[in-house]
Amino acid sequence: LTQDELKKIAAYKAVEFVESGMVLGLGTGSTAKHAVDRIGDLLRQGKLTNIVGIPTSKKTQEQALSLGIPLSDLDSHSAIDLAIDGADEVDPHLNLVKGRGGSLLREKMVEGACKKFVCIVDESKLVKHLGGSGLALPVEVVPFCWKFTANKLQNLFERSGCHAKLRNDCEGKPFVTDNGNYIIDLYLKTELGDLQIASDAILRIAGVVEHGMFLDMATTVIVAGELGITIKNK
Ligand code: DER
Repeated sequence: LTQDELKKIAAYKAVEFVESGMVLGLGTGSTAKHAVDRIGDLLRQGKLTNIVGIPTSKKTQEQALSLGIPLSDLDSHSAIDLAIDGADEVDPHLNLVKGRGGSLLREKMVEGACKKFVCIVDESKLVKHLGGSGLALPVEVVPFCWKFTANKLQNLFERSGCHAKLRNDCEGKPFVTDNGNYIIDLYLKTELGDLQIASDAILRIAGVVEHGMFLDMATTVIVAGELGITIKNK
């Protein structure tokens, strides 16, 4: 099975949790895309009715609109029944790293407002510790003096051999999030120690808007692997 087929399997499994009448947080990324497509299919077939979607990015908003999924926002629905979204890393405690697609702020706002957050991944996302896989820990920062903020972040994780890098778009210009901010990717040589301490320290830096560690937020993680589907509950 290809990685995308595994992502689709996890996504379709998560959509089995969706009931008619629900207000749904719609995730962002290639895995969540399959879940949103599936929801659109079931609505069109009449197997799901009376669904309201709260998108976690402009990209997902456009996808949902094209599928005819009725949309709203957090201002109108402060309590959401269920969110379905992907992740870049999942540790054994269901803590996540997200944000490599650049949508972490709206994802964290929406998923923080959910009664249930079902995270969908292929098995390649499973890690023992967050931040150690050499992949980035994304941090959304204001564009004002972003170098100053990047240096503060790099110094914060100096002992982990941190390298802070401004994320660029495909034209080599700074990537701009849906909220008009920049992303600083933190590349760590050793995994993060106490995640809550790291999270609090990052958020104390004035130029930081939000980071990509989603601690104690996922209620269920659905993992699709070569040997089948595993469902991990908090
Ligand atoms: O950027 C994000 O937060 C995405 O949800 C990411 O964490 C997962 O993206 P993928 O499903 O394309 O791997």
